[in-house]
Amino acid sequence: MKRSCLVGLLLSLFMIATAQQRPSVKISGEVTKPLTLYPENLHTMKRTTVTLKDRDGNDHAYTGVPLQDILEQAGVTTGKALRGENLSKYLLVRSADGYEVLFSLAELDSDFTDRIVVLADESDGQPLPAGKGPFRLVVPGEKRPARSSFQVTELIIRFAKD
Ligand SMILES: Nc1nc2c(c(=O)[nH]1)N[C@H]1C(S)=C(S)[C@@H](COP(=O)(O)O)O[C@H]1N2
Ligand SMILES: [Mo]
Repeated sequence: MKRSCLVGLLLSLFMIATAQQRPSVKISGEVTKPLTLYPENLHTMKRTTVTLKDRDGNDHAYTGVPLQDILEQAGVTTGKALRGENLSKYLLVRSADGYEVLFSLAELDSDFTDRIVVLADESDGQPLPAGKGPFRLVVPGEKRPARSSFQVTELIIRFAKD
């Protein structure tokens, strides 16, 4: 009896530990609906493919979900709501290795730009390789791919004046 309790306890601890280790992207800060996305969630959303040159200048096709759709799902100010003080909001993208990059919300919004930034989970038709995935931000149209963060874990919206 005692032994089975111990086994049960260890099993639950193991399940909690593995659940916490599941890769995800957490969207927090100035959002009305904080959101955590898991790999399967990206497959239930509308997907698109964009091209990005790697640091050696070779093109790759990345597939995933437009970042704007994810921000809208979390209740971030986009489109017509992106005016006045909301134009001083920014997105901080945090990755598993501590890498951080920043965008103003207007840089990501289809009312301001035609560029489509994507939270990708596939490159050239394959799941992202270990070390790059499971989530990579893909930022087309820049001269260097330095803001195309791999292993993204958090999207944080803040006011610049905070
Ligand atoms: N998480 C994370 N993402 C990152 C980096 C990093 O150090 N950590 N380096 C950036 C830089 S400086 C470059 S040039 C590109 C390289 O991407 P590539 O391997 O597709 O060429 O990744 C970017 N994304
Ligand atoms: Mo780089």
